[in-house]
Amino acid sequence: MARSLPGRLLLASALALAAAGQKPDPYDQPLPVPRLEKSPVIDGDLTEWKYLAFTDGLWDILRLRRTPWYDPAINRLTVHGAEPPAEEDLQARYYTAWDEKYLYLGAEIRDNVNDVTDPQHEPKRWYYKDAICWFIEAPRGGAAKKFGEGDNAFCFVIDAARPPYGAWWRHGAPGKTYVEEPLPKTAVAYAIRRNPWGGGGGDFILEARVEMAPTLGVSSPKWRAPRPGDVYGLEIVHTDPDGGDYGGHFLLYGRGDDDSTWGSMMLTGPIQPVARKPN
Ligand SMILES: [Ca+2]
Ligand SMILES: [Ca+2]
Ligand SMILES: [Ca+2]
Repeated sequence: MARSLPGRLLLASALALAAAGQKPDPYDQPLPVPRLEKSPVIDGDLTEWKYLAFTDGLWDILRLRRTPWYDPAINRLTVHGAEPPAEEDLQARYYTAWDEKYLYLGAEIRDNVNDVTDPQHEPKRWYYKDAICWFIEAPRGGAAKKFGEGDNAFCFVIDAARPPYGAWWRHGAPGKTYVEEPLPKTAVAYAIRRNPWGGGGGDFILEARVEMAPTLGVSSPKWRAPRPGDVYGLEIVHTDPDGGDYGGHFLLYGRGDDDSTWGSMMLTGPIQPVARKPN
């Protein structure tokens, strides 16, 4: 069968990558992330852009178990005595898109418990709270690193009070690893809507945008203004302690802090929403 245009584009990009000395996609499944033509309003409602973003639908632990990056020690849910069935402990849809200035990050989540308390709280300890992080390497480099130059995590703690550590930036920079700091206020906008469907207090919608130049551009001098065909690394980390300590984790497209385990996302042009037919 002939390859579709996006398929040909991805193949061409994979060949270009190899030529540019970038790490190969560890799962051979590059993720096409579309450009938005109209800026979303960051208000906790994804309707205006979610069908124009990259998403691969609904994730639960049963689906995660079938992925190539699944590791039961890391991808896990916890029990505290009164859990719903495992597939209802955490159900998630993630959305990712971009334009000339921003990355757009969204999630629609059904979760049994909202837990943002941490007995050993430190601002950088998002992973002991309900939180979603997009791990982005830009541009995707050649060497395996753990939060070195070009590696970034944009993390959102699911606390509607939006504390100072609520939008966090873990990143590398030339000669530095694991820099931990809040996302610069001028570089981020985000909204959290709790219980958006009236089904439970753990459910939420997250809508965020992160300006690339003051984040990705600080992390790597090799970053340049985005254009279609650029390839970044991507992993999504969603932590779900639900009352315990370290707690549950969903990891998508990667196996942790080593950026050579992260999937590759390719910036593409805009897409059309899924068509629905009258008959
Ligand atoms: Ca919106
Ligand atoms: Ca949960
Ligand atoms: Ca939770």
